[in-house]
Amino acid sequence: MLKLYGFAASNYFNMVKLALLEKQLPFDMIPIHGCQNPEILAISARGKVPILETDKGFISETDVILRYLEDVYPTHPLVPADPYERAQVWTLAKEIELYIELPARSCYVEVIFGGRPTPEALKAKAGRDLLKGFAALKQRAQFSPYVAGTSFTVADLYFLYSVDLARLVGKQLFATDYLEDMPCARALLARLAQNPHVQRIALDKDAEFPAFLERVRPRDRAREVQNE
Ligand SMILES: N[C@@H](CCC(=O)N[C@@H](CS)C(=O)NCC(=O)O)C(=O)O
Repeated sequence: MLKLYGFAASNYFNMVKLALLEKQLPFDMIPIHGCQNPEILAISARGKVPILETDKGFISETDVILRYLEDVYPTHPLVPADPYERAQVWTLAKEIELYIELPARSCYVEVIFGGRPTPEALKAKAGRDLLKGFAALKQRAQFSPYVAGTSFTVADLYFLYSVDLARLVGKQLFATDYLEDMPCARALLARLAQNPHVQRIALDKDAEFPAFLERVRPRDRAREVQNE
């Protein structure tokens, strides 16, 4: 049986969890947090989650896990069969990860965890990068109704679990709704919110979030003290 390591408040964990649910693959969840503990580093070199345990060993990095799942379990595919179309889908997923999720992430301590204010230079860079990231999404995505066309794909996983957080960053730090002129993107978020698997993941996340905040807030304060 596949085992998925991570925690319910992690957006990357939830991308893989939704993929497993949509592909109707049975799996066990092993609750762990990303960190630098030796036992985590032994199965994920950078100490990040999610991690997938297979009968052959461990796989880390969300996109690599998703590619593995498609290779080994092609039923209920989340990428197109045609290599060119598949490349388009992965490009969308990658652009959302690199140019939306990652810049937004640099502001999560302030916006999501309620911690220290984002350093000004970092905030300014995140603001510039997010504008370009959403412009790229607007140019490339189809929203007909899914991000890459008529089928639900891995691009929707990245969209669903990145854009919500980036939007919070935009609203709170830059008084901007990045989806204001993208009604089809907003409609897709509303459509995905009706998916029972997405609803189950949201419930799990909401249940875990308070404990997760308790866990990260003291660490954030410790980092502040270190930097003082
Ligand atoms: N590039 C990684 C990112 C995963 C990631 O950032 N995971 C976070 C939780 S959402 C984590 O494990 N953070 C712990 C750390 O950075 O030490 C992936 O695609 O899986």
